[in-house]
Amino acid sequence: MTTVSGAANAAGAIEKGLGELSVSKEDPSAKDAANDSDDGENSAEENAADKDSAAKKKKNKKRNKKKKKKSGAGAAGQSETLSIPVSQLFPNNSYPVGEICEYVDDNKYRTTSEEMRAKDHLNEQQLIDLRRAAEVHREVRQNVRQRIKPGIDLTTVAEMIENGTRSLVEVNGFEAGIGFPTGLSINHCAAHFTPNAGDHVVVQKDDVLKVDFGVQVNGNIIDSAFTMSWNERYDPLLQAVKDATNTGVREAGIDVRLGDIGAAIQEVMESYEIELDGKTTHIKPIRNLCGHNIGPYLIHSGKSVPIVANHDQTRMEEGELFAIETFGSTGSGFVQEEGACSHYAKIGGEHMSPRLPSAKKLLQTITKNFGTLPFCRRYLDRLGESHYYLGLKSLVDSGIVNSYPPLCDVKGSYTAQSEHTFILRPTVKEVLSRGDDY
Ligand SMILES: [Co+2]
Repeated sequence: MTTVSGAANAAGAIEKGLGELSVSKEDPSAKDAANDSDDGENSAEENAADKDSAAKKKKNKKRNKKKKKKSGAGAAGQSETLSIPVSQLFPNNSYPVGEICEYVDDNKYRTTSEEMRAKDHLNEQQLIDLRRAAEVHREVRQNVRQRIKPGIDLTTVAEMIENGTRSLVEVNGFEAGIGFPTGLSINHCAAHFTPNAGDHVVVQKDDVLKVDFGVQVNGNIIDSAFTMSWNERYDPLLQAVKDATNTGVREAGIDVRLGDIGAAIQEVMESYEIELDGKTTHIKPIRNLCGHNIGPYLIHSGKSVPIVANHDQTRMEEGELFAIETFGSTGSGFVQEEGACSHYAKIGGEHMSPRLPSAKKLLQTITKNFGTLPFCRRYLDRLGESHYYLGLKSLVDSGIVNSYPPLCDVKGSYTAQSEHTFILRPTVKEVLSRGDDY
């Protein structure tokens, strides 16, 4: 999921051109979306390969004829129907380690510091949970990528991803499950579209589809996304977001300023151009969408990672979990809310009890099943809720639940997204969602 910066709705405030981005101080209230690319940097996987456990090496040997398996490459032992829990493929918590990046400059000492290693050990369980969630993400996306084609209905796609996630992570209440609704936004829509009941959206051969989904284990959320297209004319757009996201991930580190990461991302994104219908245009970052840090059961935990330069001096800190997601566009580089809403999330903390009985009942369902995790209307449907729209609207109007409508650039434009989740461990940065696909 993604985050909208500053004035999500006050379009005018931000419509000033790319030079004055300092206006957009990110707003923690939005959701996420992030995504992907098809091929990330191979060096990542190579680095990570060394760190693998003996158990995994053994497995890899069996699975991989050509080459040794790289870290994060996903288990070849998964079934076509996504039915084998990753805990069976990686017994005794031997999940693949993400891409390991050593810190630089003033933080170089961390890699070998005994003190930092001791701190690192204290978070071992969180790392195991995150790696398990990341492995589920890789295996699900590897599977669905082959099945998503022009002609398929988005509801089918969402259910493939969500059911696959549920079985691979062994869904179990708040202990393990879906991290947030599957984002399946097409063309000028950049984020936060997922079908509601009755929506029939069929993927077309000239579409650009963003696939953004999340997996959580004990509240540790992996948020990662990629973009698919079936027409090579969009390749520069897909490449731009992949490169921009990898740049952001590379620049990230303890003490790094958020605004500086935005600047690095913007420079890379704007270096790409695309020719569509005989017209060449520069690819623009969508300047009011951001990455975000992630807290326990919270997809957005307060910090936003811009994808354009700004003057935000806030720094990344030790121990933080971040999703960096970048969005490129052939349109205006600015999104606005458009169309029917599907995504919602309860706001954390205390709130007044709703007066409307239907709202009260719905809130109980939300609290019991999602807590502060984002959900969509389809998730309410499958819990047997019906005729909840007024109650839901009342919860949104009274500030108990946030709504996250689809975010779209101008009609006729195309947008792409790439997203990774990483953690700033005391000793190293670990890019958890890295795979051999992106
Ligand atoms: Co996100």
